[in-house]
Amino acid sequence: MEGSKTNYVDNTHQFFSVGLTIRQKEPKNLEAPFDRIDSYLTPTELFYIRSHFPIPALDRASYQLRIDGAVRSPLALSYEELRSMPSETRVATLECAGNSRVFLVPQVQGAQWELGAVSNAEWTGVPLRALLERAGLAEDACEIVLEGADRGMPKEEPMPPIPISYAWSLPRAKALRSEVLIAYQMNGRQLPRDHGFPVRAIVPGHYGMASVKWLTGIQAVREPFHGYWQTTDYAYWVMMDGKPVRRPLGEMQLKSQIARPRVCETLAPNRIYTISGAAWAGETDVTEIEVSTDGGRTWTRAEFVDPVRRHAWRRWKLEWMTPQEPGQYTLLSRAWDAAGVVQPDKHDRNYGTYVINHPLPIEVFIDES
Ligand SMILES: Nc1nc2c(c(=O)[nH]1)N[C@H]1C(S)=C(S)[C@@H](COP(=O)(O)O)O[C@H]1N2
Ligand SMILES: [Mo]
Repeated sequence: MEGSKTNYVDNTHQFFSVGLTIRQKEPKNLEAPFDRIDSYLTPTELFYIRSHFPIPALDRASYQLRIDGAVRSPLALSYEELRSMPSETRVATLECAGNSRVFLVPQVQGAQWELGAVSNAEWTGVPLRALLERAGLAEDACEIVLEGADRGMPKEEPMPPIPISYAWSLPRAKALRSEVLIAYQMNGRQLPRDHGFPVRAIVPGHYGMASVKWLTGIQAVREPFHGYWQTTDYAYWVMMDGKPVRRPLGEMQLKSQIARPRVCETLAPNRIYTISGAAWAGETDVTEIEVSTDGGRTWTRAEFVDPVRRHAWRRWKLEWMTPQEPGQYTLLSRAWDAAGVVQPDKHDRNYGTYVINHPLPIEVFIDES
């Protein structure tokens, strides 16, 4: 993207700032401009950034990736050794589990993400499976713990007794799936520092927290890992025989968002306006998308711009003849998946302040002026 950090006028005659919106300065948490999903792949400099600790200083020359725990032959790979292994390139959408939190009523704690804690990129790296095979994964290993080089004291209670690293475990079955990459490139270039330089995990289909950045350790374990991030933080309640139990978040849930118009935008009456957005899911495909311009009373099928590609978003659009009548209108979108399941109409409280995937109301104003 050239001309970044300046303003430009696009063809809808509105000014958009070209850049990320700061939700928190340190550690860096920046939101992507979701109203500008003009390209299928989010330009790297516009990809959202979600970090819990200051960025660790790693360099390629001394970088080492340890693979140990429940494996026959533990090993450590240098950056060059990793680069010399057969690689794969695939597109994956990352969404932070807290994306769209600002839409929760009443307001909740946590970064007030609007629509931009989601982005889509192309990632290149070595399948995690290849590394686990090389190390000789033990038959009875149940999870793979991915550990980043960043550390610190987390903010939420109950707080651990000592500073911790950012770590997340994947169930064995997911870790062995071919889509999970140990990536060193994003959109065809070296990973930027903010996105995990020199190496990060990419776990397509799971919420962003699983895609560990600044990855330095891969450890196979025989007991489920109950680290801070997947118990205190990114966890939810699930019913087991009538009793709620805590589980780490995983699969991204079916979701769609309206990119344009934006919240509180004013539109001219009786004109054709192209409503646009994107829809995505975790381990299924998005097959249909509908839009309501009357607060959910009636729905119209919109049209996809992008083809079906597992783990990647599909942008969509709908031409809307704006009403004659000035006033406030509520726009909503809802996606359907391959199994015929539609987005839920309310936020599920079992997810706490995460997984905000109900149709998000976009209020707009029809105005003569
Ligand atoms: N090491 C490390 N990895 C991490 C994080 C982190 O704070 N430290 N944040 C996670 C979360 S919550 C998300 S949503 C994604 C965001 O990736 P991005 O910053 O490249 O968009 O990274 C994940 N990986
Ligand atoms: Mo996240």
